[in-house]
Amino acid sequence: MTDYTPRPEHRFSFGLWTIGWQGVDPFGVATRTPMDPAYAVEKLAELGAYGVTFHDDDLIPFGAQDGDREARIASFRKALDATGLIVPMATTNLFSHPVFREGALTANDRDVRRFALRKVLRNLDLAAELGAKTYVLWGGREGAESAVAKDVRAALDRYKEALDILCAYCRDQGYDIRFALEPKPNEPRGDIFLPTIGHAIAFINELEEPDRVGLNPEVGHEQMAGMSVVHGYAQALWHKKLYHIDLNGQNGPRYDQDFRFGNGDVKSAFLLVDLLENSDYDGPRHFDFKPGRVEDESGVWESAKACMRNYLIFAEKSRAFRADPEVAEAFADARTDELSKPTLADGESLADLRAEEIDLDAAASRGAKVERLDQLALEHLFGTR
Ligand code: DIG
Ligand code: MN
Ligand code: MN
Repeated sequence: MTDYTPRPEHRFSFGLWTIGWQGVDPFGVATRTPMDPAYAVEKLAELGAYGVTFHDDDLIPFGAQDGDREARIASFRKALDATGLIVPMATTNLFSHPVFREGALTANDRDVRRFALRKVLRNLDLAAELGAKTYVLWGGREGAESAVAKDVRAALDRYKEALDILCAYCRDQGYDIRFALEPKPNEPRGDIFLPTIGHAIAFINELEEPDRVGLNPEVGHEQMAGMSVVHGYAQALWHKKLYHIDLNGQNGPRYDQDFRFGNGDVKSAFLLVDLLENSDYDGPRHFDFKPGRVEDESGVWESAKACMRNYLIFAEKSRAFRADPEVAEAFADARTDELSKPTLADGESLADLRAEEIDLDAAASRGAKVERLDQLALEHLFGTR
């Protein structure tokens, strides 16, 4: 029996807002009491995590006075120092306070946009102080319920302006920080800007410093949009834009379920770990999930443990899958390696290409032979191999 005990070298990290989620939803009040950030750090360290992430408001209540702010930061730092947990990522809450009701960085109201920028800059300074290397921007309120209420072209101008300002600030400050945009198609807004990985990549290419901006794709958000999260992550890797990840679970296009990782679409979760473990992504394995509202605190830690355990189980199954000689044979039969061979040979001219004839009947009759390959993947997932 393999040891699925999480250890710091596995680089598992959690947001304070995940284990600290009190269960408030649109139809009910909190079912759990607030969780002190220092306590959360201690518990995560006990479970074998290596990092903790936060929104400004998770650590310092919105509107806290400076003295209270400093005391809370000091308590958080003390817990980090005592446990060895690090802060790989930080982000800003630009979605809870009513001031952001109509948007933050893309609000029609310019005063709100200027306040949102100030709020990001302040937490960016704290993130740098705490050694974070990634700063996430999830535009939960950047969107609209009516296509007439917002000129998307102007909204993207403001989004670009904000990112360009933030990148320039990091440059001027000498912060070793990269930004990671987190796409989501909707919820809480009717439609959110930069709804998928593709939209975000296209937007990043328009920025002044595109290299400092990448992606923090969340499993469930791509699946809410009906996308393949494995394909989305693979494209982010292809663009060298997978700067951070939000792992969780989702059962297809519906409200954002934020299940613990491994719950929901199990096959995609397994194949996503197979992709990550066979890629050059060397960042945190970060979980952005919500422990079930129905749980008490014991359920919070059970689900946090399960996120990491599921990742380790999938990673072990991926290793077995990749080492299975029958799988190698099935990959060869499916000619997947041929896709890595350039379509045109070195030095071959288009005239050469156009002079060639295809045996259409032979090519058209060749089967793809992927059923056996996919079934072998499933059998490794099922544990029957
Ligand atoms: C929700 O999926 C968002 C917020 O929790 C946060 O801003 C971001 C960080 O991972 N994910
Ligand atoms: Mn989510
Ligand atoms: Mn997220």
